[in-house]
Amino acid sequence: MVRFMIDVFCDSSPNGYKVLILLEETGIKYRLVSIDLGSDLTTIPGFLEASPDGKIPAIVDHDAKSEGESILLFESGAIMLYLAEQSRQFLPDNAVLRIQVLKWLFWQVSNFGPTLGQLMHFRSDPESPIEILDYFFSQTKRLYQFLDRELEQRDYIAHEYSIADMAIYPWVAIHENQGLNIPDFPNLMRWYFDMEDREAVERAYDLKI
Ligand SMILES: N[C@@H](CCC(=O)N[C@@H](CS)C(=O)NCC(=O)O)C(=O)O
Repeated sequence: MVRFMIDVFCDSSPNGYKVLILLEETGIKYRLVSIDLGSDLTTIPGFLEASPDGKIPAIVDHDAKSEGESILLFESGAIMLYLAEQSRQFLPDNAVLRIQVLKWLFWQVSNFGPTLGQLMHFRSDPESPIEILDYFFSQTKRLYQFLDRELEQRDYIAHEYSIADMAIYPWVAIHENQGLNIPDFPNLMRWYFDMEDREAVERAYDLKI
């Protein structure tokens, strides 16, 4: 497989690690471009073309051309779907199984990630009103409890190991920043340690970003 070379614009945040885990799992060749989001983004060759709103992650696929142009993508969910489809890994062909993976991928990008992101944002500001902190903390706990219940029934979130697990893991990996205790969620904890032990996951987190 491994026909293509991808540029990945990334920093060491959960949305970036999702894509790095997938790249490490698939064996797709890639070049990591570390992004300091506080720097002058206009000086980073190719970044704002791939991600006009200046967010990471973003990719450029130099080999797959669309009307003669390289494929440029932002949004971690779209990137994961693209890479899974191109590599034909971690996303089942079977329509019934495939939609389960996509359901959890959409859940992660539209619900789990944004809720946890808001919680961490307000936790980092000492002036945040307690009502806002309580609201996002209770919503985060509810999402962890939901994952815990679901993972009581399956080894992985959508049966087979998939891009949905890879999308969820980097957010759970920073549970301490969310004020949560992983042993409070025993099924999630079992899944979390399984994920942590994967060689590709270790390689992604060992990258110098
Ligand atoms: N929905 C987007 C979120 C991307 C995102 O917010 N990335 C953060 C880092 S995790 C970022 O680039 N923040 C910089 C900014 O908002 O200016 C995705 O899933 O890719």
